[in-house]
Amino acid sequence: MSVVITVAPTGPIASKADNPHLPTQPEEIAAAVAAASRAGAAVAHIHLRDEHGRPTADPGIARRTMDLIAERCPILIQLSTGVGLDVPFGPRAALVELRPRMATLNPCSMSFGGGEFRNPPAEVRRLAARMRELDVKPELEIYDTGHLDACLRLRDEGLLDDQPMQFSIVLGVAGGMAATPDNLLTLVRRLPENAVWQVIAIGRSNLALTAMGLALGGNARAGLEDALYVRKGELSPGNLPLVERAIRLAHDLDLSIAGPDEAEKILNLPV
Ligand code: KMH
Ligand code: ZN
Repeated sequence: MSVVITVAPTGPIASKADNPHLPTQPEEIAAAVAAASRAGAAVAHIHLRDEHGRPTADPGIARRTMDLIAERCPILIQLSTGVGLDVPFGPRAALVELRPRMATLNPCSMSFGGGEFRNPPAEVRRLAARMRELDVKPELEIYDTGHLDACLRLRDEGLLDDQPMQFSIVLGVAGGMAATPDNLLTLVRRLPENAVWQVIAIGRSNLALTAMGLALGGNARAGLEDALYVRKGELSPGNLPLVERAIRLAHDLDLSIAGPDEAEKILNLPV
């Protein structure tokens, strides 16, 4: 069986002050993604930053980053429409007009660390519908059990298709579910039968819950968005060690790694 490895090199929260190896500029992001692609990542989950390193939904920066990545490697690009807590929903949603192969869809508003992550129901429904029109496959970010129910309601309304639904089970955000094996199992058991999924475990339980996700039949995500450290007290010297670690885990579990072509089939991306 093959698993899809996603690299998440940047994220919305951390800065170079937290880890100097965090890629924030288009060239840096493209270089990190190309190295991850060479190591075996099939999908790149992309957040954009402005020249000061602040989260942005600037379509010019997004276009440039996507082009630089495409010049360097065949990885499948997934734009984050989460973007960052201070960026309004409108420009976040407009990123799908660039027609990445995939984009995230965050179904519910929530507290997020010390901030607020605003995903108003009417806007989420509009974004889901637009993604469907544009053939941009949503990755559904669920941070709590009710978020899964919200996604299932969108499916029942015909705003999401289930060919299959693709979920990220996000554990460890303050405001969402804690990063525990029990919470992971609870959600995995409730997913639709044909769902494709991965664990996003934030912070120190990243390794254990990524391993658990792989053992349970999920895909895996790795990168500085989710873990700034490779082990206690040791900052990761880039994204590559985290991606290589996830790939080692998969190999140790006797799983093969899907390249972009196989990942396209597993995720059933619209052509
Ligand atoms: N960093 C994740 C926990 C998204 O990209 O759409 C949340 C996130 C969602 O960044
Ligand atoms: Zn993200």
